[in-house]
Amino acid sequence: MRTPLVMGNWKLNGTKDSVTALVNGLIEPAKAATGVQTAICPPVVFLGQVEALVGDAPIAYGAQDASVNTSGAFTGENSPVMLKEFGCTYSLVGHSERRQYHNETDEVVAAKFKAIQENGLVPVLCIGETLEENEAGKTEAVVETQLKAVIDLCGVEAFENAVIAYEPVWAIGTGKSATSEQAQAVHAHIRGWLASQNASVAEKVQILYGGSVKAATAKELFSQADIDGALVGGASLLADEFGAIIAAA
Ligand code: G2H
Repeated sequence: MRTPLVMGNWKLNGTKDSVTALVNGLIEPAKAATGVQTAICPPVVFLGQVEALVGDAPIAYGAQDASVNTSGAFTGENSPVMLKEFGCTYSLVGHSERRQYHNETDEVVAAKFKAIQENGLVPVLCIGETLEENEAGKTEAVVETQLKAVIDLCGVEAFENAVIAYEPVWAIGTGKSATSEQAQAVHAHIRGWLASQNASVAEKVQILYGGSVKAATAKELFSQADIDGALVGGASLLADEFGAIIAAA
């Protein structure tokens, strides 16, 4: 069966002091949760600090985005090669905030996915529909299109070494989480759609749910057959709350 993965996305939050307190506060919950993978995605400026704090504790970490380029004249970018050197296992790619505020198209997201994977990191592909798309009954078509852009460039086999995070945009940071039944229905659709192309890849790929996940809702979400963990934003900034989500997985 698939190992649950609970990943924190810190977004643009943290100070040197809060990073130290948060990572130190996660070491015990991560150690206690055997059979659960714990990961955090801090802002890249804190990666060196996180690397030192994590040491040999069972906490993987990653970036929230990566450049499609590995080096050169690309001001402000972070190379996947550099992320790897700092001990990253993962990089998020295609988070809706990147799609919305940085105009990342499905094609850009696919190219970044490829660069992340080719340089030895595991891409965590974020997909999900807006409120308008949801209300128009387009959820399934939207997630298929977002997945297809990556499959067209990298092949479905690329998901043998990648993670999918389904994050309905209307549930992100709004406090309005999808119900576990709503989330499960979309996760099952994603897995089924992938299975129509490669059954073994579909069976193995971890599909995380993201969007206002809290300790209070985590257990119910994790009890669903196709929900393999969570990508957690706001609640991942609190060690006790995130620790309780890890414990629920
Ligand atoms: C969705 C999620 C983490 P939050 O963006 O990626 O954030 O849990 O704050 O909705």
